[in-house]
Amino acid sequence: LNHNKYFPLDEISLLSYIESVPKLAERLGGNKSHWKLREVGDGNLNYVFIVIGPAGSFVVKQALPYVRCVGESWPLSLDRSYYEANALKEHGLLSPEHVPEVYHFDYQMALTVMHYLEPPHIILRKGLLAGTVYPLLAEHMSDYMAKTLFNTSLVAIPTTIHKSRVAKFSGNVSLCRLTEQVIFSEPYMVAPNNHWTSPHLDEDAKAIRLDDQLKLEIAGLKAKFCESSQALIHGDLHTGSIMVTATSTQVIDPEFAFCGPMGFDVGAFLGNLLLAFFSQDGHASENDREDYKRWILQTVADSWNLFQKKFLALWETTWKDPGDAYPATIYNTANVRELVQKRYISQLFEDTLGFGAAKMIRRIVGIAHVEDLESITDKDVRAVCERRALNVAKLLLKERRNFSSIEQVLSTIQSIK
Ligand code: ADP
Ligand code: SR1
Ligand code: MG
Ligand code: MG
Ligand code: MG
Repeated sequence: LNHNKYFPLDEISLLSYIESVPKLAERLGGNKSHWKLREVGDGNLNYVFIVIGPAGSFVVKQALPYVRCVGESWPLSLDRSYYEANALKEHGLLSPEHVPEVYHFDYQMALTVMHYLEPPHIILRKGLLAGTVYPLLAEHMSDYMAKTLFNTSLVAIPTTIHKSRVAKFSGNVSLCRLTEQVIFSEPYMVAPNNHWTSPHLDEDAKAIRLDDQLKLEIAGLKAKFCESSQALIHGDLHTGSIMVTATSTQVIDPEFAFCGPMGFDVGAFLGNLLLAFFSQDGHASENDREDYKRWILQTVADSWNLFQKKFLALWETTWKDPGDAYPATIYNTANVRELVQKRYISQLFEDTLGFGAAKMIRRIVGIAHVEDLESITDKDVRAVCERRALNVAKLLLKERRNFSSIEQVLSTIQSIK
């Protein structure tokens, strides 16, 4: 398979494309004169079209041969679409309630057609910016993360299945290398891509580049990101990759998926919730976000605590027929099982804090920032929010081994404020 026949679709050519795929045309009903479509992509990389017909609807996501938010000067493999479609399918089998269904995938066109998450679904980051409470968010995200991560790890599956999945996703090299560059390298060096609220954070950005302890820690995390194949991870699980309503939580955009460290996903989610937390003062009028800030922190705590509880509950059901990491004949007493579980969760917690912190730092001094902070128009106010987030992230990155509960992390955050 190749991309020789690839061309980027526009609102006209997409109609003809859909017409040429009977199952898609049937899903919409009527004919192309009845179909309404619009491009809604607001992410950094791809085109996304919403298509609505008299009988049904869907979303069409097409990769571009470059990084959309930068332009053609930064080429990026079209193959990412293949990994995204496959991750949606694999994670969708494990957590169908929280992953949109894939209706169609076209390798040559680097195009995926999936379920349209209709309004009132909105991107979680936008909901957090607006100060909306999502009472089921922690319950749903802990469910999604526990099921997808546990069930693609060697705790649950044999090395045969694991190695074939590692092989399948190991081709997602260009996306992994993008992450290596923009998360684990550029924020710690002088790089043309980097930017920050200037001049306010000039000294903060410089301090990062001069911090040997931080460099030591980020090197360890980069090595783990590159070397570990712990589970099939989403790879970009920030709050812009989650769509929500009061009752539904849906994870989209797994184009960075590969077999990597679980903490990279859990950390992305928690780290981005913390960015939302630190941005709240920039959106408050007369301290009216204090309750909301408490809700975000509670959601961080609940997400981690429920995740570890559900992960361990899944583990408990598989002792008789486990994956290859913990054979039943060796891990055959309550005592040894408790020992290995404790070790596993505590390592995962440490990784979560480290990766989460790295993801906070890159969003403040690296190439790609977040709307939570960018939309604070008063630069003095924004810089205060960003500096608080940076200082907490630096502390978590360096001291992550000294935290033994998420509550400890949250009290540290509150004491710094
Ligand atoms: P990118 O990889 O460029 O970040 P995303 O997959 O995040 O692209 O999609 C960009 C935007 O398109 C999302 O922020 C969301 O608003 C919209 N979108 C993507 N997938 C869906 C979907 N299945 N249903 C509804 N809207 C979607
Ligand atoms: C050029 S960096 C673009 C970023 O957007 C994606 O969603 C990933 O987070 C990536 O790091
Ligand atoms: Mg996205
Ligand atoms: Mg994406
Ligand atoms: Mg991130």
